[in-house]
Amino acid sequence: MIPADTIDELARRLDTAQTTRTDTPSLADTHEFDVDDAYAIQAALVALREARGERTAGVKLGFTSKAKMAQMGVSDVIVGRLTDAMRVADGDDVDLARFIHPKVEPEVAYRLCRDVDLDDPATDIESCVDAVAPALEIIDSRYRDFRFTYGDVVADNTSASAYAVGPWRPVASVSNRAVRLIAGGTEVTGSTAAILGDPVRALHALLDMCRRRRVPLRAGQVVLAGAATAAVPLPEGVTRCEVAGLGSVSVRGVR
Ligand code: OOG
Ligand code: MG
Repeated sequence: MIPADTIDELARRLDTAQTTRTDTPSLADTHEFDVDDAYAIQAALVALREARGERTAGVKLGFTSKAKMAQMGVSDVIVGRLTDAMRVADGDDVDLARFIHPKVEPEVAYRLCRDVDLDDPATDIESCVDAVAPALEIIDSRYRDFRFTYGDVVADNTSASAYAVGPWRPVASVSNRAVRLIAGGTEVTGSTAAILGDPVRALHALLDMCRRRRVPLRAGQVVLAGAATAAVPLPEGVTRCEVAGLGSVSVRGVR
């Protein structure tokens, strides 16, 4: 474990990178730290945002698809936290000046309808979810050129930056649904099967991660299950994610 003041210093460095929209070199260039340290930095980073009045709005999984693992050169699922300041309403403008080098990815979101007891081994995570929706996640690594180690990206709250959720529907299976991301002139297609074989598995992976990392899961929170395709740069103009049979969600990049 690295000392508490180093955890604090690295959290501040990432926080400043975000608030000033200035990228920072990989923490691993100058510091040796393990995954537990990385989650401690993440918790300290989110605490800085909460000290400014932001409130936890949900959680996200990362690297639940092979496309994302290959794109970023990592091979294990990660968990991050979403705050209310990251939320963009469906169809709303999003100011590109908020970010360093934003990318967007098509996702599936679940809504928690009850608090999840992380300490009860019998917890049934699927029964804690009441709705599902198409979602867009905007990721904006605080690291130069999106180059990071596994520990770096965990510390940087898994590149979490903004997200939009489409209309909620009562929860049902969303396995094997076609996914389409239209981001300006770029179109990417995929399937919800890319998300751990079936997005519902992301809920089980989430429970496991939140138990290990002591990330609370509360009624009303949004869960992002992870990208179904590789991420693409967030362009000016409309970006839309369509999930077959589930609907669509969009944001509009503006300058
Ligand atoms: C990390 C975030 C990964 C996902 O859906 O896989 C992620 C990154 O690629 O910068 O959000
Ligand atoms: Mg994502």
